[in-house]
Amino acid sequence: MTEAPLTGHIKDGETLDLRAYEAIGGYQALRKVMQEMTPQEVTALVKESNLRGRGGAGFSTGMKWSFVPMDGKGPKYLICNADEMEPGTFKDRWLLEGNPHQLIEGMIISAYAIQADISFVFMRWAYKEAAAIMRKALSEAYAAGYLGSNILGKDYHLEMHLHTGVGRYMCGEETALLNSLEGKRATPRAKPPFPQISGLFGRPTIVNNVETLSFIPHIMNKGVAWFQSLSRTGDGGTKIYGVSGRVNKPGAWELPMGVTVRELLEEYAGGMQNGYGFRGALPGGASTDFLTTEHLDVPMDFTAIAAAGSRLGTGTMVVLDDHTCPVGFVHNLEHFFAQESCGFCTPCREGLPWTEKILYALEQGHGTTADLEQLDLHTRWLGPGNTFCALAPGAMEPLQSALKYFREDFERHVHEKKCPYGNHSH
Ligand code: L3W
Repeated sequence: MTEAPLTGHIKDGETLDLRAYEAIGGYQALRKVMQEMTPQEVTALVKESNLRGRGGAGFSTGMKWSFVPMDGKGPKYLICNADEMEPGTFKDRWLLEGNPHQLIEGMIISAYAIQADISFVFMRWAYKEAAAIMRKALSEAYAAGYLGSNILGKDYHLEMHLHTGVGRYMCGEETALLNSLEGKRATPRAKPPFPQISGLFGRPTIVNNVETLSFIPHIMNKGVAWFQSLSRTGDGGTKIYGVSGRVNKPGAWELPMGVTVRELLEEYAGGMQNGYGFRGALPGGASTDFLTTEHLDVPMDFTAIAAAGSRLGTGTMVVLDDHTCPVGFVHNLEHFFAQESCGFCTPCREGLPWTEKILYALEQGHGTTADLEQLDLHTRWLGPGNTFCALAPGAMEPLQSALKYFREDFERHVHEKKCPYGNHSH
């Protein structure tokens, strides 16, 4: 049986309240940290564990924290990015609804490490149930003395607030999130300066994902060697993986970091549904490159998936089957990205709707060979370095890899003047 520290105690459809969380050792890590550890020691331990951000980018968590100035001057902030809106991604919701105190404890320890005064859970607008659960958990944590003044008798004070977003994908980009939290339009900011130096209201700020922060109490309790032993590869820990599409058992599972694409598909998701074949998958939400049958034995960790030409992203895989038109599939995604562009920078604002229109024309049988060239050009114009944030480059990942692996399907749309799958995307 695989060890599943983040989700092992969550029963389907139930929430661990404060008493249940304490009964399984909850808040012991906070007690230990407050009694025995300096903020610098907490950061050093997290850095040593090699915990990498679970929101999509995989940046070293301890390194990120180590950039925060520790000069004792003025307010600092810790923010949990719970704005889960990446298509196909439903992992953070499991943690938010199932074990909110694990996240709160992780946030208090993380806030202590950077000596933050105020923390926010920035939650996706549509996560109504998770928001109600989090509100209740926060009031329990305040009542128990885990939040507020003199936490567990220590001269440390922390406030924590729940902030629900406005239902825009853009708010998950960390600097757009900061603008939104300040009451401004959710457009991204230039980096550098990174938020660790100048974030919320111009003050040092850390933004971490739900899954990342939920790991912190476990690392404090059980240490670095334990964390690394959970993983099959150099990227430590477990990972919440997911599979959606025409598989027998779509779902999410907490597994050792580095399980292969094949294991996920066949053992956990129960294989493809009867009559459907596997053509490819986006390994980590919509803004990653396709993997195909040649990649089935690739371990799902940050390093190996990058070597296979994609990104681990959120680790929640979206499967393309052999009855679904790849052009229509990508059109659907580009429709989402075009709609969610904040419109702040020109390549993204203009390029994404143009991309979507071309894909729509192809699906309707009106596409030309010149359109395929335009799509190729867009993957470069909207690629890394040409836009203000990662939204448009992310949107180009499924498109560029579909053009590479499923080129014949695109060409058939042009030559046959219709969708060969009989699909009609809208
Ligand atoms: C200091 C440097 N800090 C990077 C920090 C940075 C941030 C973190 C990651 O996009 C991806 C995106 C989506 N000095 C630093 C530094 N940092 N360099 O590290 O930064 P970065 O720029 O690598 O990525 P990002 O812009 O934060 C995140 C992809 O995730 N994605 C989307 C996920 C969506 C969800 C959701 O809906 N919940 O998770 C999926 O793959 O496309 O590429 O903190 O400050 N030199």
